[in-house]
Amino acid sequence: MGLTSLDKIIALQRNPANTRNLCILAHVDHGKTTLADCLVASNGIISSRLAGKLRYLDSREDEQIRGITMKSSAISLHYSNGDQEYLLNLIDSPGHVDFSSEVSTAVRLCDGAIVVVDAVEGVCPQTQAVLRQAWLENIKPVLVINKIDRLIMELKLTSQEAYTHLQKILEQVNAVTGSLFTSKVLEERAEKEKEEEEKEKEKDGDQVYDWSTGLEEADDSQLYFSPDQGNVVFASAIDGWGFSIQQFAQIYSQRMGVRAEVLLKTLWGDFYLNAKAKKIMKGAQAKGKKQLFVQLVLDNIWSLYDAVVTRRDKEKVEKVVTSLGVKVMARDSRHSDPKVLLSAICSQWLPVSQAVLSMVCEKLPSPLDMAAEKVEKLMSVGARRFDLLPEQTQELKKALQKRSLTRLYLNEPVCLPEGCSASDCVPEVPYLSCCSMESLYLLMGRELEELEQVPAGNVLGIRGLEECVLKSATLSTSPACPPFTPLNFEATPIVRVAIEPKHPSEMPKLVRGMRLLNQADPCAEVLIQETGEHVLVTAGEVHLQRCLDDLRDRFAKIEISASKPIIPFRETVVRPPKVDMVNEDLGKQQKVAIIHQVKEEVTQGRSSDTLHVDPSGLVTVTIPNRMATVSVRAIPLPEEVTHLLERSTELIRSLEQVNMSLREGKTVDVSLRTMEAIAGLKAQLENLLQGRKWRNAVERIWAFGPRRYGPNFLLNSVEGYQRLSVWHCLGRGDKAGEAGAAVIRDFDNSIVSGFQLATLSGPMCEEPLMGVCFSVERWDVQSSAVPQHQDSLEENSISHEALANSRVEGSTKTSSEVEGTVAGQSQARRRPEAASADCYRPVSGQLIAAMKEACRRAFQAQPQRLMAAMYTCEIMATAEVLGRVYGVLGKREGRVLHEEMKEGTDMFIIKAVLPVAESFGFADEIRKRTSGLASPQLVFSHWEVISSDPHWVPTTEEEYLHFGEKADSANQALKYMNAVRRRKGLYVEEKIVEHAEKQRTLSKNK
Ligand SMILES: Nc1nc2c(ncn2[C@@H]2O[C@H](COP(=O)(O)OP(=O)(O)OP(=O)(O)O)[C@@H](O)[C@H]2O)c(=O)[nH]1
Ligand SMILES: [Mg+2]
Repeated sequence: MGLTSLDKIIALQRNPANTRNLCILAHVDHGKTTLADCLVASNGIISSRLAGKLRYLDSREDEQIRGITMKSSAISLHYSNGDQEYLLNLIDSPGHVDFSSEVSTAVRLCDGAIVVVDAVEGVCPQTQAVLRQAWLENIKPVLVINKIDRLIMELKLTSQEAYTHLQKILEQVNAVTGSLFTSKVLEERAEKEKEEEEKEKEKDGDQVYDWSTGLEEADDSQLYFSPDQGNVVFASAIDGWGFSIQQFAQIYSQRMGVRAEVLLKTLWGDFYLNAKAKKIMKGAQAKGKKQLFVQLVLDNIWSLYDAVVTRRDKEKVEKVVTSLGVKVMARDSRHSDPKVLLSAICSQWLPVSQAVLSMVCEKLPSPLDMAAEKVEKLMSVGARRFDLLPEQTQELKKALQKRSLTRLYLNEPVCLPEGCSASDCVPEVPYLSCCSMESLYLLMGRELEELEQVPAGNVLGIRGLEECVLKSATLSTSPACPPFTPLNFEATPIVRVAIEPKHPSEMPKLVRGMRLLNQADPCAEVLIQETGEHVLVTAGEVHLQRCLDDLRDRFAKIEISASKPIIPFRETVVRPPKVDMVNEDLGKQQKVAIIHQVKEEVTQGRSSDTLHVDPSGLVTVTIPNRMATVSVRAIPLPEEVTHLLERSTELIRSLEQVNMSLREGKTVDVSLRTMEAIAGLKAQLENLLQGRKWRNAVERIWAFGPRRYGPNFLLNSVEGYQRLSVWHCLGRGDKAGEAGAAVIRDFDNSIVSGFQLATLSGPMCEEPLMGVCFSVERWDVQSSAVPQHQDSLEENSISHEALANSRVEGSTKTSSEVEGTVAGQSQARRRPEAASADCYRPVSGQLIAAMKEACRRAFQAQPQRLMAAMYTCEIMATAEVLGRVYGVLGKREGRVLHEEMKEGTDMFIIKAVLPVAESFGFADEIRKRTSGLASPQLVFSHWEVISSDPHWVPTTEEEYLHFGEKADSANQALKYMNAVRRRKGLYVEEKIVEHAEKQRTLSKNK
């Protein structure tokens, strides 16, 4: 086929009804780029002989070397379907989990997607992930079952077995779609019910209860993949063939004289041909007959492979060639590799590009058909409700639907047009700026074509946005257009490295380069730590490598060196263990030992008159000038609560925002759904925090931390302090009634800040805390104790009487009142210039420090543990290499969750968890040890408590016996902790030389 000219593409761009924006999605290595090659070859951009080998859209060097796609790339193709000409803006996406953010971007740009599934491997974790992403973005998928040749050549299935196998794969894919659909319908149903309930309440009329789930009426006929619907293609991209059953229906309707529609309905399914009666009958399986699909479709392909590849039967091949009416060049038929001949025949007989592209044109929507639901979803950011958006913005919805969006593709670090200014924007948008575009581009795989203009409804590249765009942006001519909802990312950035230039003088270049990388990569994060280090956070090892290469070759263009990956940990406390390290029952011993330890520290460290630890773990800290005391106890949170809090981070953040706005007296337009979700979270917490210890706890939550939304909380157990709860936004209606009882005491903020600081970095190795509740049991701000240290008095010059007024128990004094008294009294004192503000500040500052100290000590008074970040991995391996996979997993502290055999193959699927700290080089090691037969994909899953105690020393007699006095057997937690401490430059308690004398004599004797 001849090369499509640029003019033709430009002309086609003007007809959005015949434009299709689509992406190819799949699990890693299922053949996306190979399929894209075939489609690209149909436009004459690459030769069809090279299609599948070139992987044209993998244009980066590292992509070619590794053989995986790392960046999405886009290309515009032309296709004539019948008498219509179509423009296809195709995006090939990566399948490796590390790059799933690229998939999110691609999905956002498109209206439809080709989901590719490997016929042998079937539905894999990423297949599920991409189906979910497509669903969440409301884009329509079609299915390509690829690599059918592997069923013939590798698994050596018969055509009948292959049919059953394909049926199973379709079932698996449809099961995923089905569950997405069901959950959506049920959700909608619940929402509707709620609305109706409210209406009912108003009306109070006759009640008719409707108990149907809503699933019965919901229309799902267009939802599932089925060959007779025309949304499934069977293909082998590498051999260049593919077909939908429409094609075969047409071929056979002429040959057999059956109507094409009848064949279309019966070619897939349990139908067989009754040759005698010349009828198509149902019930092939029961009667032991061959299904139509097997007889008319698969058998032909099987016999072709048999003749060409297996038996190399020249005569038969010639017969087939003439009967199919294809032309084969002499050099192809004489080629030593039979696959060349095979693909020459197949790609003419059943060209995959034709099958796939006509399905795309017929089944995927044009940009004009964008669903109203999708536009609303895009425009209502976060907790906002669409119907609360300004009118001007709502009007844009119609415009968007009618004219459709022009999508940008920010692949390269390449606005608002002129004539508008940020000041006349309607909604409150935090980051709004004006910019002008320099040039527009058509994306053609490896090349860019500069264009004068691009009509709406197309995918294009823009240059000149690097100053205004960070990762993603919404460009609009109208300032009323709200920023679109952020992308759904599946991957969490977790691997961090510190980066520095080889030559220190090149620092500015590195900083600029990192800024560009941050702009261009949707998932990578770049930050400067408090230590001054430049840190890059990526989703995984492969992503890290790509970011470093990008930085070196494209963005900074300097030599850089990267540190070893910095592995994050969390610190937590647990309930005292019941047995010791040799599984002996402990009784109260351990508890006593811990308290003993804390006491020791106290006497060694700070003077104990400002710090008191009681045997139950309650820590009381008095601030240096004796004005205030806090008593704090650390309590481990139940595991489910920690998980819940971690999952609900976004929600807690919204809760915090709502509370903040309420405190500032602003009104908030939060969607009903968010409020419901907050109430749901509260109810779940109440449900999980049962028992005497947690009585009324949820109501008493004071703050979450660190950063106000972390997985720890501060509990108000101060007697007589009825603080406003964090949930008060839920009961906004009866605020007036509450206000009398609930107040916020002075210096409340200091307590919260102290708690935030303590949870941000714990005492073990200054890593954030997780799953800890700090309960404040006493809190006095008073004047009773006369300061003994003169210096502290001088430093602070505080009027005790003044503070006495702020002694609390329900005090509602405003700070100005307090300050007034202070000012009046301090004039008579030694330092009259000490202004009112002066005496306020030291207390709040000291209180923050005291609170932080109290939390840290309280934390230390409990059994402490480290928490490690865990990856989950699914490894597919054949039986021969299974043992080696287990070996590598075991060596790296991995834990196998389950193992099952994939039906119809000799593959095992192993699901395991593995600490992130042990994961570096894991994929490589597995690949090497199994000679490339198994390759795992690691996805961050959760945090897990490491069971060993890093501070453990033998205490009981049995432990001494078992571990010896030194107890220096490997303590994983201690190793991790010391590694972090060493990296951070903290004190590491480690004996480098033990029994020094003995060692010296030994070396002398040598
Ligand atoms: N047997 C067979 N192999 C195929 C077929 N299609 C692709 N492959 C092979 O599968 C491997 C992966 O193909 P790619 O096209 O790079 O897969 P991908 O989905 O783009 O992979 P990522 O982009 O890394 O996710 C290559 O070695 C291809 O040669 C096919 O139809 N049959
Ligand atoms: Mg690829």
